[in-house]
Amino acid sequence: MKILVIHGPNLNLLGTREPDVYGTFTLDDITASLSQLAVELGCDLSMVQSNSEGTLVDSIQAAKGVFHGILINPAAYTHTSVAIRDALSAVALPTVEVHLSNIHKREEFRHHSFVAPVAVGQISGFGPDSYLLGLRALVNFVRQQTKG
Ligand code: CA2
Repeated sequence: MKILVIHGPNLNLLGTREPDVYGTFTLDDITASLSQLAVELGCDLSMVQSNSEGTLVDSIQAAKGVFHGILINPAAYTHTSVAIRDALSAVALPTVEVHLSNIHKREEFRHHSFVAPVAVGQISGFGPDSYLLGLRALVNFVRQQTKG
């Protein structure tokens, strides 16, 4: 099973700024933990990080027929991007949305997600564990789906 992990804008800054909000771990640390879990779960991961909405849309479109599912932290585009939502809807791959922080207990503008209605589910507020929980949930979902 092949899973595409997508990180949205500014997540490349993890570990360098705002440690009080986002912690001290880096994107490479998240990638290392996910890669370790992927071995346990028996899946292959590819990672993309971009600050550009168009590049993220291109990556989602290119995932069709190559990947079985998408694990995405759309970052700030969560709250603004109809284009990312439409791309996810168009490729119709099982998608799990993850957030490091609990977006529902932050500023009101972060409470709405354009992605959530086209995702299987959302995991928010567990720091880097959100990604690990999300990967487990996505792999289980895809396995159940291909069984039935
Ligand atoms: O909690 C999350 O994972 C977010 O997706 C992170 C986004 C934010 O806009 C969402 O509302 C919630 C922001 C990512 C920016 O990451 C930074 C990391 C270090 C320093 C500055 C920003």
